[in-house]
Amino acid sequence: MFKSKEQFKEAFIDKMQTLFGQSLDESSTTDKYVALSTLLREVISKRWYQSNKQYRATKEKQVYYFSMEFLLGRLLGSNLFNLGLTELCSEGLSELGIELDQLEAVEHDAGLGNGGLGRLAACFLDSMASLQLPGHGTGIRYRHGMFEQKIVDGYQIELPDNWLRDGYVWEMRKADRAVTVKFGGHVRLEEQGGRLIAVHENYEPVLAVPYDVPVVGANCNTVNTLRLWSAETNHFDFSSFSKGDFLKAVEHKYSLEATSQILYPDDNYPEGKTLRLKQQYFFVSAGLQSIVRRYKRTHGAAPAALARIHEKVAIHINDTHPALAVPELMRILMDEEGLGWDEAWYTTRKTISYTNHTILPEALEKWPIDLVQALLPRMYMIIHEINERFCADLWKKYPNQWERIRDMAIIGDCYVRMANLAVVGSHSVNGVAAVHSEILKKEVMANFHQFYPHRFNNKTNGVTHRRWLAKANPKLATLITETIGSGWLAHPNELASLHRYAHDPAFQAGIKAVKQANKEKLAHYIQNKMNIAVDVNSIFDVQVKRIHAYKRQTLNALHILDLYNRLKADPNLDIEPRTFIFGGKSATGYYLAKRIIKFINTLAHVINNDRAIGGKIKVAFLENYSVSLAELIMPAADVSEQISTASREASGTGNMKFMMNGAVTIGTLDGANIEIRDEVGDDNIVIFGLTADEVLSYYKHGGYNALDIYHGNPRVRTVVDQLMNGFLPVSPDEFHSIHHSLMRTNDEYFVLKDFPDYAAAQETVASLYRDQSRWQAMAINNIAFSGRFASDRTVSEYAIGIWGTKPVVIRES
Ligand code: NBG
Repeated sequence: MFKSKEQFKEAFIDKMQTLFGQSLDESSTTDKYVALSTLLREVISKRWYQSNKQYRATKEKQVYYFSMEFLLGRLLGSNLFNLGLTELCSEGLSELGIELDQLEAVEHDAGLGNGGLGRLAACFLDSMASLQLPGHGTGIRYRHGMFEQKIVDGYQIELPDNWLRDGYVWEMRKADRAVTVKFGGHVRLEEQGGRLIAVHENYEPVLAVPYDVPVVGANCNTVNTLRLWSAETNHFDFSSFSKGDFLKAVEHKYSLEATSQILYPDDNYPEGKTLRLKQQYFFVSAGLQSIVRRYKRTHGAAPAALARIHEKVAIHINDTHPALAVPELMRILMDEEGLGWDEAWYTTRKTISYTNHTILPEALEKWPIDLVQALLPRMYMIIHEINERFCADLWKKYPNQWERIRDMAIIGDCYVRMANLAVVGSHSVNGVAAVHSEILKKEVMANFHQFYPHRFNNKTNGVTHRRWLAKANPKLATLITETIGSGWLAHPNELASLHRYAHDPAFQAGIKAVKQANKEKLAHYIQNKMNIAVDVNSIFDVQVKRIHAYKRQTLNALHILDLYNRLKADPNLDIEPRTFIFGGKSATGYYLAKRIIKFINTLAHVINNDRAIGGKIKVAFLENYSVSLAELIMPAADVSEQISTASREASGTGNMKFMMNGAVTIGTLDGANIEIRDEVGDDNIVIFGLTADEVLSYYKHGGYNALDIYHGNPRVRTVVDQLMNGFLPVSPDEFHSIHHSLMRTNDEYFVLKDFPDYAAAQETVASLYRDQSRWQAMAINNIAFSGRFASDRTVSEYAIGIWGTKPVVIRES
């Protein structure tokens, strides 16, 4: 580690020479970024080596977090922060005439995820390392991550994400640790020495090569590993090649390597594509093979040792995407390590735990039996056997209860149901916020909860306050530290003592000044990027998240249209000026979500260019919402829009990031909003709309009648009509699907039903904002009570309640 600025500067200049054979003056910004990151990686590598060495020596239990998505964002800034080097390096660089911010901006976001689920995995890695827990990630090294979104004429256009274009300094290819994953072929059961052995023939081998990314803990020496698997092949079709069919030879190679080429851009809407199932098995099989190999090296390779793998290994599956871990661990333990079914089943269940992240019926994964059978014949055999045994147990407990058994079976209606497989094959099932966990127990998984009452628990999500507060909002972090000391960095609950300053005029002024500076920065970005001038004294009202019917961007947009109508009717209407900011991507094939983007952009076009309203409201849809853009947006928000249909948003995590940065939530009683309300109290949040119980009861009784609201409320009727009556400068059918979703399919997400209450809540927001001292107190209380939503709290609950892992203090190397 660098003892001083001088030493750092010397090392940096030296690195520039040894890497690129050039001096600082000759180097580009990218070269400087690479030199700095490489220098850090060397510091990190020593700790990494030491961490692995101690993990082997202490034989402590290791956790592996299996996730199809890790939405890391940029790593230079967070690595510097966790190493405690931000100040030293930024000052050193500035003495050399270099801005650290500019170097950070060079890094491509690692966008290996869609939204909340993938970002949660990234926050958990940060917290595991910072809590000194031996916890690692297992995932896929997608060649192309989340697509880049462009907005052209108001429409979303997708461009491929080429994040590996300039190489990726943080990864380390480990070719010697590659393993083979087998697809297709046939499995025969053969008797050998009195035992049935599975023989897999004519399969297609895909080579899985790991790329390791170090995960640096804050204020400790821990460096854990995120292992991302890449599909490669060393099989080359020489027979085609030598016959002159070069194309065929190359095609074959590419088709095998396709497995890790792209991230499916579906959030809460998995597409049933064969390639996706292939990806799931690919990384699960590769991950488990490497974990078992490592376990055997440390704890012995005898079957008796493997029968106790759950004592030293915990495998967590992030949603059902890695649920094949259940049959795959069974396969390894039985076919490769010689355990019998019962032993293998006992230890598999004890090893695996599962988090459910959604109750949306369309998002619950299921795979057609024929597909599983053809692509993964051995997996299918094992799943089938698990199902037979499970159903036999059910029959014993519930004789003749066909309905119940049909609901709980793992295989049914020609599909393999991944959530059922995950529940049956694990020892713990958790939801991600209190209300979501209750809905799982009482509704979606009620039968399972009755059968396995002790398996279900709740772990409310959290986000890393290091990235989302300390790093994203350095001005706020400094102000907090000046006021209550720096203890909150290690113990975010200490933020609570800010509560005492909620009404302190000087502290309020400080908070306001920080927010103002952050708003100016964002306004500058909006001006430069989109040529929209926004008023930095207006309320920055922000909804950034994936575009989805249940998240109800439509409700927000219809309310903006209503506000615009009122301003048009009375240009002197005394409203609090507002800037409505949106951001978010739509899945490529999600027609309705794409129209919603166009609708927001059409509103922006109409409203921003209407001089008659005197600039009192503005609308900006920021393209390509990503982790890095979120880091700019969260600190600048006054109002956080968390307006999903109650019961549909499992938790939400954006809500927590806004709160930490002092935004006030306008939201429904859904997901973690409820717990945010419990923390800050009713006075510091604006709640509206149906409750989850009300929504669920409507669903049970066939919904409500949207026409009643339409006919009964003139403001609602006007905005709904404006979608189709030529008021907006688009072709007449442009928003037909939005209109249809509200009026024809009976407003599945209760947009119209909640509209009047939402509009009233927005009035409340405006009047609270007018009382600036009241508003600043609210902002301060939100920051003060955000400690509970730090992922350090969440992860330590997982460690104690689910994984049974302890910290290992890594010595200085
Ligand atoms: C999402 C939920 C969010 C939740 C994140 C992280 C999926 C399947 N689920 O509400 O919609 O915050 O998971 O738990 O992406």
